[in-house]
Amino acid sequence: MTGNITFTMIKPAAVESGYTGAILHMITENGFRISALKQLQMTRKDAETFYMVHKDRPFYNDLVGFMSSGPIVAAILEKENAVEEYRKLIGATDPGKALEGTIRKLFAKSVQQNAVHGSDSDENAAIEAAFFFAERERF
Ligand code: FUP
Repeated sequence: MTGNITFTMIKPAAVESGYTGAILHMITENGFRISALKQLQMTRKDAETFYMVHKDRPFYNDLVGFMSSGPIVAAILEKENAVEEYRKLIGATDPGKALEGTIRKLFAKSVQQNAVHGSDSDENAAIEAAFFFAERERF
């Protein structure tokens, strides 16, 4: 059975560029319900923990620095088959390879500054949602 939530972040460069409203609009226009939402700045330690799976990759240090460099917008999104549906909407990790009309094609600057995060499995969606939101912030 597939889950019905995914977790997303609008990354610092996209927030800084003023794309928050346009990205949230695309999300709701594509049938996702926003069940939790907030803007915050991650500490370096938050970003290290969030991206722990990538700790041995050469880009880890830069990625952690970037993701804690300014405010992000975190959200939990609800839709049937949310993880897969949202990954279709955001497009490939590398915006150069993302399809026309996807969020990354429209708003990403580079592989690192690729506008948004989207969970890659139901299990990670649950872990990531719980990392950012208390039960009383989820509706
Ligand atoms: P995605 O699931 O599409 O966000 O992509 P990955 O899990 O492969 O990568 C997680 C994040 O690592 C990306 F959003 C950006 C960063 N990254 C880099 O900075 N450089 C790379 O070469 C690959 C990924």
